[in-house]
Amino acid sequence: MWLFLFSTLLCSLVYLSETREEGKIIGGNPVPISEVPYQISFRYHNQHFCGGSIYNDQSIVTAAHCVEGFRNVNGLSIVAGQTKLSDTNGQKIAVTKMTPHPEYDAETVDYDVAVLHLAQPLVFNENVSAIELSTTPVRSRSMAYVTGWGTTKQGGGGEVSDHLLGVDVRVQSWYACQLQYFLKLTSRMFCAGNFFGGQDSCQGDSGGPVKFENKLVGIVSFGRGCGDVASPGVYTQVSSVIEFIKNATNTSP
Ligand code: 4AZ
Repeated sequence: MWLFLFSTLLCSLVYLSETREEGKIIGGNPVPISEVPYQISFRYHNQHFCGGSIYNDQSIVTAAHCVEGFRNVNGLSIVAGQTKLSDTNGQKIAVTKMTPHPEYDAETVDYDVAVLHLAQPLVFNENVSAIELSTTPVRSRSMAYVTGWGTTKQGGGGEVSDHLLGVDVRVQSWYACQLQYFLKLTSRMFCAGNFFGGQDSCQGDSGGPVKFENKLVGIVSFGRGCGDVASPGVYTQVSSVIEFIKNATNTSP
């Protein structure tokens, strides 16, 4: 009964919020790559379509849903050390192998993590460096930081932001988020944003980093719309897939 009432309220709120304008990284600010030197742009024939994070000089952490559509690595590359998509001063390196989590489930989006192996090692500098993985789940109420070049409209066809953007997002209670997502979350997921929306990631930010205390705590995974009421962004909890990442980055390409 309560779930029914709650759902009705939620649907009304979601319906009302659909009329609002959507943004890129919603409610964020331009950020130079030197502030988030672990951020990369994941590209197909040089077109940005997802984000990612540098784990070591030859491995990138991204989302499994970013790689699921590709039969092979032809045309896939990453660009590191670049603030604007239209700049050409970054390090562009081909992807030689992609390893989605073996338990990734496209229906539930559970275990939404993949590792990319690079053709050459990145050269680390002030704009290009690795981020440590968080070994513990990020706590509810923490203020985390999400970045990306995400699109202006959810659902594809939108424009990516040429300049890298970042936004602070409040980590939500897992149980409260479970209700907002009708019990569809798994323990590999956490939510961040706020109840009334306004700060969020969006399409094209997928696979990108969520940072807390200089560690990678999350991977941009999915959401109901972008920045909408009662629809926080859903992120892969890095600490729950850390063994996969470590194993996948240890194997040679
Ligand atoms: C997407 O479509 C997407 N608000 C990514 C993140 C979020 C929503 C949608 C989170 O790739």
